[in-house]
Amino acid sequence: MAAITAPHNPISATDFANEIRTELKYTQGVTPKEATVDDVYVAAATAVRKHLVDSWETTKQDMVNGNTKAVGYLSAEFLMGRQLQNALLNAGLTDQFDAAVKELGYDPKDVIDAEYEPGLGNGGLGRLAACFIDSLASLGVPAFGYGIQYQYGIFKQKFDEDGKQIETPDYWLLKENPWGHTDYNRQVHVSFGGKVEGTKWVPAWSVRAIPVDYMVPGYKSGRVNTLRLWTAKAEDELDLLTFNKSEYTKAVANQIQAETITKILYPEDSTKVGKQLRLEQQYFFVAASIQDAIRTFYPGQDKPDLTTFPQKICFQLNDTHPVIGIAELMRVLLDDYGYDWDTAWDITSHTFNYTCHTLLPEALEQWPVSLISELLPRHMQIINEIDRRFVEELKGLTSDEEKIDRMRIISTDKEPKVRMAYLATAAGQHVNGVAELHSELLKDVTLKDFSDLFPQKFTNVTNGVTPRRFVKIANPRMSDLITEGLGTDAWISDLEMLKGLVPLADDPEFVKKFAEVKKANKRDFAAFAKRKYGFDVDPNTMFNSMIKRLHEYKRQALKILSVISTYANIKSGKINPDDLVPRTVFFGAKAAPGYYLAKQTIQLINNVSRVINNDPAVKGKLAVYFPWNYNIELAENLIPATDLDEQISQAGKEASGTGNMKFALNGALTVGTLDGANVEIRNLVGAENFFLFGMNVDEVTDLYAKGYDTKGLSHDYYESDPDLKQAIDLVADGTFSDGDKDTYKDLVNDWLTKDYFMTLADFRSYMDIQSKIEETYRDEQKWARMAVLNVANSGYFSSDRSIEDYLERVWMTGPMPAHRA
Ligand code: 475
Repeated sequence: MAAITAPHNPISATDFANEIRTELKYTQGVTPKEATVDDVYVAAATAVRKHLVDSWETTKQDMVNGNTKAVGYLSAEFLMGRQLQNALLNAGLTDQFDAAVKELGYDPKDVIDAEYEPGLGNGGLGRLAACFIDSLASLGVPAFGYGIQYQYGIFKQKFDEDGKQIETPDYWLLKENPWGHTDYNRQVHVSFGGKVEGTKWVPAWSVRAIPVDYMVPGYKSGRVNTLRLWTAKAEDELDLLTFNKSEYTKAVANQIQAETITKILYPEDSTKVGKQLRLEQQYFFVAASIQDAIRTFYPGQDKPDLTTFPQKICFQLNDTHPVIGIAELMRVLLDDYGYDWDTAWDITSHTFNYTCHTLLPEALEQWPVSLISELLPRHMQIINEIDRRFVEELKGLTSDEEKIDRMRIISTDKEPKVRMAYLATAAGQHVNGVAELHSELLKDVTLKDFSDLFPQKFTNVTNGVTPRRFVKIANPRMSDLITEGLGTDAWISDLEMLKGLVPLADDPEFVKKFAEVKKANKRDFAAFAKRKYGFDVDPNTMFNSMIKRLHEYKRQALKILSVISTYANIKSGKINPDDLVPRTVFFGAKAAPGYYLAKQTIQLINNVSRVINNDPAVKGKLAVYFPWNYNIELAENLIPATDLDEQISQAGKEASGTGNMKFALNGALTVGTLDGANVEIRNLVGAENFFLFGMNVDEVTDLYAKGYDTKGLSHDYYESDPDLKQAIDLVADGTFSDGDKDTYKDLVNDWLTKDYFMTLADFRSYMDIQSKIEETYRDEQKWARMAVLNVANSGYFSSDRSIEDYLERVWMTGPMPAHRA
């Protein structure tokens, strides 16, 4: 394990203030008097970056000169969140920053707030990549994150007067980005299209791939890794001949075509897209990254011995998006370096590993052969050969021809497609799911044929989250209390130490302090919600949150139907409002722009919120808020303030979840199904400290077998449960649409005729557990004790542990020896 360097930076606050002044003057050209808060933010960012440069340099050198295999984490998304606080923490400059900025006349909060959050990811998969590179650096593992510098990130979400989602572009680079260094001197070229003559690829066009480098500082590791995001530029920005003919638009056509590749992040999450531009993006960034890795590890060598490549670096494929990299590395080895097929295959198959993040069959990418042939004809030729040889190999392993056919990398239907997950599984050393249940289902269902024949490839690595961002920074009060309780802050890089809090769950003093922290966090959140959204949140109510992408399988519909039911029962007098635990329900969710039912659900939630929050009959008892544009900042503020977290997906659909881990680590209790990592959370925190409800995977499977979605069985649940019926009827009769009965008709119709994700079937069980939750919450001491035990037993969900599992089970590498100055 790498030695740990001093956590605290020896420079004084005054010196740091002077460094900020220097940046204001020499980098930005403003006097401290002229400077705005945006200037101070940029200056502070630039100053802190300089404190990381030496470690960055030595990390790079040690990586190239040493012999610890590096990890290349290939991901189409890195959802990083704001950088300043994290950089300060890891540079040991947090206190100096606070004092320095005050000295300059600013509130540190405002300076931190001046940073614009980059949205270069959709959700869980992209945020996981960000947590992983944080942990890789903190563990001292040599690693690169490789991805795309999109000019537009995930859309900004607003709601119109009807409560509908409106998407607006997220042009995040409109503000200065002091973290990314565009390195024009390290550009590479990526080619597309054209034809093959024999096996020689003659591309039709190419673009320049320019790296934008971000430092990834480790926490107390003395290491700083690199996140390298590629941006596309034309080979020739301007065609002067055309320009001189006054055809200005045509003259920049090249530029526009090239830059389109990295223009925008696809806002799809767990649904298929299949657009040519998406494949261009995927190929663009993996082709650039492979060239970059070769150049990095064989500097200045014309004819490197690439048979050692798998000892230098292994590539982790974050879902199927970078899988075309397998064909690309084969092409590079065969065509650019002249290796024979077997040698090239040996290198390639020892370089890649694949992580699957889904169980929804529609989310497993399949590219039409026709499309790949057009965009990457040589790669298609190579994939054909991989497929042919794979079939030969399979014939040696089984005589089941149907199975072989099912396993083909290229499907044999009328419009053949390349199944990217199969290509990755066939070519990679390891395939992993992201939680125990998910990995089991991958083996037993999604990739069953493969696990039958190649069982040794399959493994599990349960996801994790970084305790730096999501505990230490997001929840300073609780962090201080933990440090006080444990007598050390070493838990921040060794999260299993939280176990030391278990005995404190029986110390009434500690539990009381813990409850006070939660209350203070709730007051903070109420102030934040007022400032940012104008909401009047009552911090003396239970905070109940559901924040995640809007997707039918996650079942925001179940939550909102339960809220409607409670509301209706208060109105009808069936429930005495004084018997209710006063509750504030928070939703945060973006829907893919083309996902119709998800968008209807958003509209419904907004209108339920409008009706309930304006009804004096439930005032002080029930409120619903839907802050728009859910992002990491909102998560960082809401999670520490939450009492009850909703993880209510249909069993067998949520691969893991990572929000669930963040909540448990911040002392929220979970109401959840036996899905994804919920299963492991419940096992670790104890069944008595987790609110379980709903069908399990086997029960779901049985209910499908009975024809739930095909025979309209949901209707029976509707008819037989008066609460459910009443709630759905209110949606249908216009209560939440100013009397209009059509607004939600497709949503209602789906519930009553199909309900693929079995919201109605789980409704009763969900309502019942909510009663139990209320009963528990009334006993403040008991609730707080359960919350302490959730924190104490969730250390396993550190992404440091996930990375250690990857090192041992997948990458077969480890930290670099500590640097000696
Ligand atoms: C799972 N994103 C969570 C998380 O493992 C899991 C898909 C296609 C295109 C772009 N983005 C996606 C995902 O599939 C995704 O975020 N999956 C999520 O990965 C990390 O915790 O259960 O749904």
